[in-house]
Amino acid sequence: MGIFSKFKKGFQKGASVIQGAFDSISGKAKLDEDSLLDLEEAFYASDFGVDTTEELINSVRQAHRENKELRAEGVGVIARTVLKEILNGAEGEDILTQSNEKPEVLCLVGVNGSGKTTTCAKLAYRLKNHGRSVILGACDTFRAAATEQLKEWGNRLDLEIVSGQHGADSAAVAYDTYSAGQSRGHDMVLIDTAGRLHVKEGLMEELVKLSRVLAKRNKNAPHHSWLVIDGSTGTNGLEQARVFNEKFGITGLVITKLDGTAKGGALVAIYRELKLPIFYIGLGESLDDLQPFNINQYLDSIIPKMDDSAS
Ligand SMILES: Nc1nc2c(ncn2[C@@H]2O[C@H](COP(=O)(O)OP(=O)(O)OP(=O)(O)O)[C@@H](O)[C@H]2O)c(=O)[nH]1
Ligand SMILES: [Mg+2]
Repeated sequence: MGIFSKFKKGFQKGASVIQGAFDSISGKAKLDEDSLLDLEEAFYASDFGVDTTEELINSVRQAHRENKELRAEGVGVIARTVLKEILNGAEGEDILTQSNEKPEVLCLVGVNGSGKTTTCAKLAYRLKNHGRSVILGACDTFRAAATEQLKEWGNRLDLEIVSGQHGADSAAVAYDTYSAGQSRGHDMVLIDTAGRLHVKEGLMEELVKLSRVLAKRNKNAPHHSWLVIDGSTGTNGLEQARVFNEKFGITGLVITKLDGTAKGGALVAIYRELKLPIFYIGLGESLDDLQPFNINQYLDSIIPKMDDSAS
């Protein structure tokens, strides 16, 4: 399946709510208050958030005041323009094009179950397919079976992996992974960390320590600290992101589980608030279901392209 089809398929559920509102506009002779309310509700339901929804609806109202002939196609154009402006700068550079140092270190952090380990495997797969050598650091020494989970991915992808005993110091595992990565000439060190609630001070401190220990090996490490957010929880990810960023210094986001959720708009709310680049989005459980975030593809998937002349 091509990248665009994946985007479109992934966002199907979110897009269908918005599509319904656009269809209702299309089905009427003119844009009326009911249609505008339906549209507003669809934007809220998709979790674009209050500010973005208001901006979208106000822009549509304004355009309608100036042009009473405004129909679904025009509304789509306005929605895209407004969202594109908000998302300006949201596209993170593909990790494949970043290679300033060897090894480069990428840490994946986030709350429990957000998709860190799976994202780690998907990124390793992507890097490997592009000829970059990867070593994995199983730094989730906290949850029983976490190391096994990463090892399974490592075996499947035929990758080297460094791990520690259950309960071992995760910073020490990170340190060892860096050392192994450096001595064996790997391009990239991917560090999987334990899920932690942003409100748990002690666990957040552990991350700070992990980062500090890596910096002892290389003052620029970790080069990337990405927060993995479960997109299906909508704007709940916002508060997590704020705290992780404050404590740990996040350089970018991965937003997972955008397939099968009607909350695809949360991505806009999250970027609007945090202005942290979104590097990848997760659109499924398979290895190739991680896609670089692309604003145009996202907009094409979530805002229907209507053709009023056809109706
Ligand atoms: N549908 C879908 N499922 C995903 C996606 N990313 C991860 N998952 C699933 O989410 C579940 C949790 O993923 P993990 O990668 O184990 O999450 P984690 O953040 O490592 O979890 P902890 O280590 O327990 O904090 C798994 O069943 C994954 O297959 C995605 O983009 N889409
Ligand atoms: Mg995990």
